[in-house]
Amino acid sequence: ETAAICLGEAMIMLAGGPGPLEDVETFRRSVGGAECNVAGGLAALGVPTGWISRLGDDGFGRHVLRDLQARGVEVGGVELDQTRPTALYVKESADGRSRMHYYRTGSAAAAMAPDFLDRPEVRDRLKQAKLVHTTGITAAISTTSADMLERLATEPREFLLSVDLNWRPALWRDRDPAPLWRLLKAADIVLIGADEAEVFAGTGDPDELYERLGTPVLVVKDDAHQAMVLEPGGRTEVPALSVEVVETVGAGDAFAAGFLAGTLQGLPMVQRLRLGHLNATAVLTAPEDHAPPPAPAERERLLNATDEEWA
Ligand code: KDG
Repeated sequence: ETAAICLGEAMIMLAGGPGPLEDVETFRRSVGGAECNVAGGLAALGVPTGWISRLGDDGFGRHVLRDLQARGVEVGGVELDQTRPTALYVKESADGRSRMHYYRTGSAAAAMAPDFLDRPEVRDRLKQAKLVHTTGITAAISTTSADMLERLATEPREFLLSVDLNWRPALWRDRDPAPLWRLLKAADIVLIGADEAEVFAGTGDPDELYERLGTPVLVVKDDAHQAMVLEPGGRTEVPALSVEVVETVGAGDAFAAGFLAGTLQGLPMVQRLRLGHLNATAVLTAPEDHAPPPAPAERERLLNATDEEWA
């Protein structure tokens, strides 16, 4: 029984540096991909989770499957492609910041299309899920993948649909982001970073975003400062924990995993946001795109702390 399903592309991540790519000789391999990070994060918090996607029938694809399984993620809904490859992304660390370079055009996952949802392995898992999570990246990797999400979002569903904006201008280029707007508006839960919303929607103002999207639950994260939930019952705000940041990539996914795990576990809104922050902290203080959550005892202590103890 899987409570949560994450749908999107995984990539083999090659991290090199420090230094510009032209000078880097060796790379460290790990697994990236926003929805994959969220799946691993949910499983680490004890939520039975599946990841659904397509991978190349190649060594990289097999590594992704093995890695996710080792992290407790169910992967029976993954389809292997004999001809298209598993996507790659290279992380360049130079001048104190990270840049991503994608090698994903024509990938196995980009071939996802509306009929992918008809595969029995996919259909049955979606039917059982309490929550399905995806991101704007999956709408961006191809028009067929965007069409698949459109179908997912408009057909009758029993699950909660959660979408993280994950605005990636490099993947949209000259394409109209209208499908992404429609996806966000059709979701039950939307997660957005105030800074990316500024670029995508022209505003990072939570009230304005809430009005324009009309989604029941909107989470707006103001990076280092706080996260806010707007819902019909009102708003809840929780400040972020201050930490020594090592690398930020993946922190949004970790936050989503914490928030969504808290949602599925029926925690009060303040604790959902706290779990998001706690999970993000683990990734912010690690060089990888994902990291194990704080130990259960520490988690419990901070989830139940007073506001003064928290901040
Ligand atoms: O959120 C982290 C992701 O950005 C990273 O894992 C790579 O999925 C990725 C993407 O497409 O940017």
